[in-house]
Amino acid sequence: MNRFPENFLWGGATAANQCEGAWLEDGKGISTVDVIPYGEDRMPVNRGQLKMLECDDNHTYPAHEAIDMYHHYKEDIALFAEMGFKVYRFSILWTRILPNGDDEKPNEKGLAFYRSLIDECKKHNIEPLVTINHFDTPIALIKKYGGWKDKRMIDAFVHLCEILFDNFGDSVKYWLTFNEINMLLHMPFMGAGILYEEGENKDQVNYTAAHHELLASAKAVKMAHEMMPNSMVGCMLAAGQYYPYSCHPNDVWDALNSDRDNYFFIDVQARGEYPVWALKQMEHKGVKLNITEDDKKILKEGTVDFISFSYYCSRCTSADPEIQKNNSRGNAVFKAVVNPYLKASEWGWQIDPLGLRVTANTIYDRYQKPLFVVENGLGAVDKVEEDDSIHDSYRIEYLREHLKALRDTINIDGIPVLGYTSWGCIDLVSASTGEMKKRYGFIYVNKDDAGNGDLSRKKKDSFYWYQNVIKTNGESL
Ligand code: BGP
Repeated sequence: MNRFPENFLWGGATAANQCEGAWLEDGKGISTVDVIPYGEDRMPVNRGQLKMLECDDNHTYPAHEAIDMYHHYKEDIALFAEMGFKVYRFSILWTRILPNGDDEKPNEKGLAFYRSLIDECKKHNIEPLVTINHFDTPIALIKKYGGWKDKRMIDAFVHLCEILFDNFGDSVKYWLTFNEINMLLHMPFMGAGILYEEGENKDQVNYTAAHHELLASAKAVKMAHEMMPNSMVGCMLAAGQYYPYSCHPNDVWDALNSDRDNYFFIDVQARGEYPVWALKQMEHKGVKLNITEDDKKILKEGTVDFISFSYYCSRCTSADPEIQKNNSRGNAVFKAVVNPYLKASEWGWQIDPLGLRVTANTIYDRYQKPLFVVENGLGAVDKVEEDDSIHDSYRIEYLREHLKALRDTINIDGIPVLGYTSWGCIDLVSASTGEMKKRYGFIYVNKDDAGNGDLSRKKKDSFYWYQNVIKTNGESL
C-alpha cells in the first residue's frame, strides 16, 4: 500500500521559455515570452490587454537569460540523474526550430541543441517527456496571422510537429501537445499569442483560437501515431477542482460551470467531440464557430492516449456577491474565493493535498484514460545559509502530503497514474510574476529578481529528500 507502481515515472518538469535563456543565440527567433516583461506590466501583457510585440528600454525581460539552461543543461541533467529521475519533462521552443514559425527548413542549430539534450537524458537513463508547446508562440506568426485566431496556425504547428517527430521520434516516446491548453482563456497572450483588436468579441476570438489549437493538437496526435507507433501522446490541463463555497445550489452550479470552462478543452481532446453544453454556451454568447465535417473527423481521429495535468491548488467559488469580494490571490489568473479551511503559500495559492486526489478522481471518472501529474509544487522564498545549505522543509512538507494523496489515488482508488514530475525541479523564472524569488526547485539557482547572481547551482534539503523518495519508490516519503 505504501509503494508506487513498478516503473512509475518519477521526475521533474521545466519549460524552455522559463529556463533556457539564450534568447538570440544560434539563430533562434523571437517568442511571446521574450517580450513579456518583469513588473507591473507583465499581467496586462499576459492577458492580452497591453500590446507589446517588441522589447523596449523601459522594461526588463526575465526570459532573455532565465537560468541559462541552454548552456548548463549537461550539469543540470546530471543533477537530475543524481536524484534518480526516471523522466524529465521539458519543452521545445518553436522559434529555435523555426525562427519565423513557418520556415520551410528547420534551423539545424536548434535541432542540434535538442538532440544533444535528449541524448544527455538517455545517457542517464532518463526518459524524455516533451511538451511541444509551452506558452510559446512565434512573434513573427502573431505579426503575420494574429496568433492562434487564424486557421493558418494549424499548418505551421503541424509542420513543426512533423520535424520534431522525424528528428526525435526514435528517442522520445512521451509527448504533450499544448501545455495547460485551458490557459488560453485566462492568459490569452501568454497561452496562445492572442491580442484583441478594438471592439472584437473576446469570446469569439478565444473560442476560435481554441478550436484551432484543438484541431492542431488532434492532427499532431494522429501524425504521432502514424510516424511513431509506440508513442504516447497526451493533453495537458491546468487542473484544480472547483469546490462550492457552500451547499447552496447556486454555489454548486457555479462550481460545476467553472470546472466546465477548463474541462471543455480536455473533453474535446479526450473524446474527440465538443460537449453539447459547450456548443449551447457558445450559441448563447454569440460565438459562431465554423466546425466543418472535416474538422469533426480530425478531432475524432486525434484523441489523446493519456491525460496530463498540473495541480497546485483547488479552487473555491461562490455565487454570493458578498463572498466574492474575498477574492483568492491564488493563481491570480483563475477566478476563485478564499477557502477558509486551507492555508496558503506566500503567493496566496491555497494548499490542498487532498484536492489532488479529488481532482485526479474527477478527471479519471470523466475520461477513463491514464493520468500523468506533470506539474505540482510549492513556490517559496528560500534562504541560503552561510555554509551554502538550504533548509526548505516547507517544500518537503508540501510535496510529501501531495505524494501521499497521489499514492492513495493509485493504491486505494485504483486509478492508473503513469508518473509524477514536480514543477520547476530546478529554480526557474515564474510564469505568472516573472520572479526568480518564487522558487520551486530541488536545485537552487543563484540569481535574483534584478538579474544578479552567478547562476551557480546548489542542492537544497529537498534534493536529498526526493532522491530517497525515488530510491524507495515512494515508500519513504
Ligand atoms: C503553470 C505553468 C508553468 C509554471 C507553473 C507555476 O501554470 O505551466 O509554466 O510556471 O504554473 O506558476 P508560476 O510560475 O506562476 O508560479
